[in-house]
Amino acid sequence: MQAQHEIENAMPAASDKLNIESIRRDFPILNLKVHGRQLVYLDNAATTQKPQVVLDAIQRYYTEQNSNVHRGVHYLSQLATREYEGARVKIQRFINAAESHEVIFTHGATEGINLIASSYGRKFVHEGDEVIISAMEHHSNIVPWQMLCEQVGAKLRIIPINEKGELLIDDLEAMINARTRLIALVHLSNALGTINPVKRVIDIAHSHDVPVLLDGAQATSHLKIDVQELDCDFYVFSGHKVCGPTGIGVLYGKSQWLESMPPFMGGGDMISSVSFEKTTYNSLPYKFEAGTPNIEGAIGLGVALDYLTGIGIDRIAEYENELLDYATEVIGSIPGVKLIGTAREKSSVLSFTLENIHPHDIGTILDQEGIAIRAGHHCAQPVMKFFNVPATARASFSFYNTKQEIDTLAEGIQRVIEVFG
Ligand code: 7TS
Repeated sequence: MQAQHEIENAMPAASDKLNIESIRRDFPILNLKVHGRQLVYLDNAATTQKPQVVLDAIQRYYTEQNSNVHRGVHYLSQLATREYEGARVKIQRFINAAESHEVIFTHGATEGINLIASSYGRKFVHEGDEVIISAMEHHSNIVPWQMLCEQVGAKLRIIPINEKGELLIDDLEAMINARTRLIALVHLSNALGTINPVKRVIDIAHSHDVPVLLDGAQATSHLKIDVQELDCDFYVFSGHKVCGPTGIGVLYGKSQWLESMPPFMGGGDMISSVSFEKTTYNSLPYKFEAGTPNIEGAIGLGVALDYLTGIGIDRIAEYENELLDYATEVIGSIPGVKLIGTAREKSSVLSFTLENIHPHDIGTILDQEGIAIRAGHHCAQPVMKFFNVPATARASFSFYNTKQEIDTLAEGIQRVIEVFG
C-alpha cells in the first residue's frame, strides 16, 4: 500500500512545499499524548519515528514472508531472500553506490565503524601509522580508533574545530603524512549540527592517497547522499535515524577496499567452504555478513528509504532548513539561552544551554509539557569539553515537525526559566 502523501506529493503541485499535515498522518506515534499533553517529538537525532508503511512492511514480513535467507529451496526462503536482496538494491540506489555488493548490512553506524576499524585496521594500520578523526566526533567514531591504535601502536590525530563548531580544514593538509592510513570524519555532527566540507576533505585526502570514511549517521536523513559523487571510500549510517527500524544499518565501501579486507566476524553465510584445514570466504557482500541477518530490518529500511525518496530528500532538506532557521531565531533570542554550535553550514540540530540551569532540568521540565528533547553530552564528551559545558539541551528536527512545535518548545523554555529563575 502506498502512503497517501506519496501520491499527493508525487503530483505536480502549485507550490513545491511539503504537505506536513498529510505527512504527519503517516506517523501514528505523533498523535500520542505524554503526561496529558500532545507529544512534541524533538529528539530526532537520537532516533526518528516510523511511518505506517514501515510498520506494515515489518508486520507483513512476519505474517507472510518470514524465513531465513540464502539457504532454502522452499518458497518462503526464496521470498525472504528476494525481499532482503531487493532492499540492498534500494539502498544502493538511495546512496548511488556503483554496485549492490558494496552495500553491507550491519546493525548500525556503530557496527559499521567498528567493522572498518577491525578489518581495515588489521590489514592496513600498523605500528607508527596514524589515523585522523575530528574534534566533533560521536564516541562511535572515536573509541573504535582508540582501541585500534592501542592494539597496534598507532597514533590518533585530531582535526581541531573553532568556537562556532566548524572544522579547521586548513590544518588538515599539514596533518597528513606518509604514515596516515585513514581519515574518519562525521558528515553532520549530532552535537552541533555542523555539516562538514566532506568533499574538500576527500579531495585533500585522495591527493595523498589516503582513504576516507564518513560517519553519515545524522547526514543520511537530512542531505542527499551520493557516494560516487563524494568519492568517499566508506560511508556508514543507521536505519533507525532514517525512519527505518532499529538494529539495521549500512556500511558502504568501494569494492576495491572491501575485496582487500579480511572478514570482520566468522560464522555462517560468510564462507565459501569450511574444513578444519582451511576455510575460504564468500564473495561480497556476504563475506561481511556472518550469521542470520536482521531480515525484517533490511526490508523495513528499504521501505523507509522509498518513503523518503517519495517525499524527496531535497524538499526535506529545504523544509528542515526553514525549521532550523526559525528555531535558531525563536529559541536563540530567549534571554539566557546560549546556542552551542553556530556553524555557517548546519542542519536540524539546535544545541543550547540556559544560564544557571542544568540541561537535565531543562529536559525534565520540558518532558512534563510533552516535549521530548535530549539533555546530556550526546555521546560527544570531547565536544562538551571544548565548549566548556557539562552537557547541552538539544532539540533536533525532522520533516514532520512544525513551526508550531518550535513555538511550544519556546513556551516550554520560558516555563523552565520561571521554575528555576
Ligand atoms: N555517529 C553519529 C554522528 C551519531 O549521531 C550517532 C548516534 C552514531 C554515530 C551512532 O549511531 P548508532 O545508531 O550506531 O547508535 N547519535 C545519537 C544521538 O545523537 N543521540 O542518540 C544517539
